[in-house]
Amino acid sequence: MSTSENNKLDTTDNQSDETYTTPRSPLSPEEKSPVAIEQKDTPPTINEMTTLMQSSNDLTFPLEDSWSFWFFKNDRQADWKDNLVQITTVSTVESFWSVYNHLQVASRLVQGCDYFLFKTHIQPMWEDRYNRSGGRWSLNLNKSQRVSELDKYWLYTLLSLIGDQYTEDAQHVNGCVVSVRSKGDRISLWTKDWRNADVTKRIGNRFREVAEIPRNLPLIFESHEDQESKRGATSKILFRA
Ligand code: MGP
Repeated sequence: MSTSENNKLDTTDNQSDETYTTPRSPLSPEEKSPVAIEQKDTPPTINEMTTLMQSSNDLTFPLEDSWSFWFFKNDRQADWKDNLVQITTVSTVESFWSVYNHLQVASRLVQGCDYFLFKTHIQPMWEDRYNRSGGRWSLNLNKSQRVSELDKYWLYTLLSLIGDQYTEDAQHVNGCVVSVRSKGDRISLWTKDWRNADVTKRIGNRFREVAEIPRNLPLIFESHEDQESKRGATSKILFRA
């Protein structure tokens, strides 16, 4: 069966298992544009190309929210905020993959650096009003997991956000961070209001599920308030998932 035939919607429900092909998610990196390009010997006319380009644009997959990628470069001489650079904003599945595919994978970042993906209207810092009462769910990985697992969990975390996997709690999820550190790497999911315990715990459980984090890897939750005031000490673990 050709790709264009696969992409057609079949409204009959009496297909046998052999003929039914599960449609691939538009979040899949392998998914190609569903626009069928007819093969012919003569080059397309300008009119045909214009029509094709317009229909290609119409067939992008818009995201529920628009998201901004940020990078934190490790320069100890500079103020923390000055090390934070906004890379770009994505609002379609295609633009997400085009940015993701151009970025260095997290496991190859210089130690001390971070990537952030946050809703575009939220700055990835404690000081932003959407983060002030918030906190973070963290997955801590040891150094031996950097090569084998960091990139996979980071990608799954990104997809859980852009793919709107937190359903009715999505409005409480602000963004995520991957921090590459000599003491061990960390992937965090930032939420809006840690005092809302039910929502916070539900997000933590969902995070484990959608990022496929096995039970033997602990997920811990800390508030940003505690992070800000800990001054070298360890902050309080408020919840576990
Ligand atoms: P970090 O990068 O979140 O954790 O914060 P790391 O490197 O694992 O270190 P640790 O302290 O958790 O062991 C490192 C430092 O960066 C903090 O102590 C702050 O000084 C600064 N910092 C981090 N964040 C997320 C912020 C922020 O949102 N705002 C400001 N002003 N400083 C921050």
